[in-house]
Amino acid sequence: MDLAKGSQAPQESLDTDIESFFETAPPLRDDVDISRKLGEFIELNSPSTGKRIVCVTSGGTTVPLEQRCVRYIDNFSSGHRGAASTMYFLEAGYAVIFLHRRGTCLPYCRSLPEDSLLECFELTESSSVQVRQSHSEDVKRAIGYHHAAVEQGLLLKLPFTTIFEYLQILRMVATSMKSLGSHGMFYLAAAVSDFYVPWESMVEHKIQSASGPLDMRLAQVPKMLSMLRKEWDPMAFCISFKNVDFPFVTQQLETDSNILLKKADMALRKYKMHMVVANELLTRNEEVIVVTSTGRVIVHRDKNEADADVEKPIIKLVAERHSTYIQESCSTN
Ligand code: 9Z3
Repeated sequence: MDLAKGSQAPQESLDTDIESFFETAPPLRDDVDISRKLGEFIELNSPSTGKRIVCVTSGGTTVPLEQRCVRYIDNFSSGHRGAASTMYFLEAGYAVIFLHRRGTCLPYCRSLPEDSLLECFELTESSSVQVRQSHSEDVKRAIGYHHAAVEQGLLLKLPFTTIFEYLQILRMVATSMKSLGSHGMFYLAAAVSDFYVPWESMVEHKIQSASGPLDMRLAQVPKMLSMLRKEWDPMAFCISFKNVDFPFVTQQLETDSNILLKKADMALRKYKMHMVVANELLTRNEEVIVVTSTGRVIVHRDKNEADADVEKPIIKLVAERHSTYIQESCSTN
């Protein structure tokens, strides 16, 4: 910590860290294009049309170690949670800004094979391309739903790779959504790096291995959740995710010794989230615990249904709580 910062109050110090993060981050190449797309999308789905907009973040952010990046640190996330949640939000009548890591799961592609282009299509005798019979229903469904959502202006996909891109785009989305008031929502499922190498202290070229072992000091990524709530979009309904890599047992739910829940409660209070979804890496597709200021709810996937996932009941709960929040905000204004 430098001396100037040492004499600052914690909030001032956080604001300085955030400012310096954005000032020194490599600027987005396509910010004009993103800003135009956001403006059009938000106008098309403004509250006067009866719609609500949710920004779903999905996938992990990378931390480059060199400016001309050869190596990077990654945060694990397949993007399944964000992609599946996007489908259920669309089904529930939301317009969705899908801020996702390039190359991770996309909405409606769940039942397609990983290398879908090569697996799902084949060449005919006349060398044109056709869908293989074995995949035709899945492909039709994916293309049908996806094209409909995009063409009706209900789905805007914005990709990111690095922590620099992610936070800059998130800020653009949030400040653009400010005009929506309580009708806007942030569903922050992306796995966001906690540590990074500030751009100005990053070497330009590939770190040489000939110089022996590598010592590296990582700076802490300033917590942007409080900025989102305080400045970027104070009225939006916000859900963040808390991820741990140790098992939690739901029987222990009521004991305050449960570390995951302590962390979730802390996130709820410290960052003024409306809901925090606590999940454990191994069981994240089976059950989660949703923590709100009024209590905790365990949400399971329906085990009687073969293809059921946990995102369906999560989105049902989130959409209900968002409705209540909108009503309460309207009656107090
Ligand atoms: C999550 O906990 C997500 O639920 C998962 C979803 C990443 C586990 P998959 O993409 O997995 O379906 O494979 N996201 C973590 C969000 C996160 O990094 N939260 C920050 C934190 O915990 C606060 S925003 O500090």
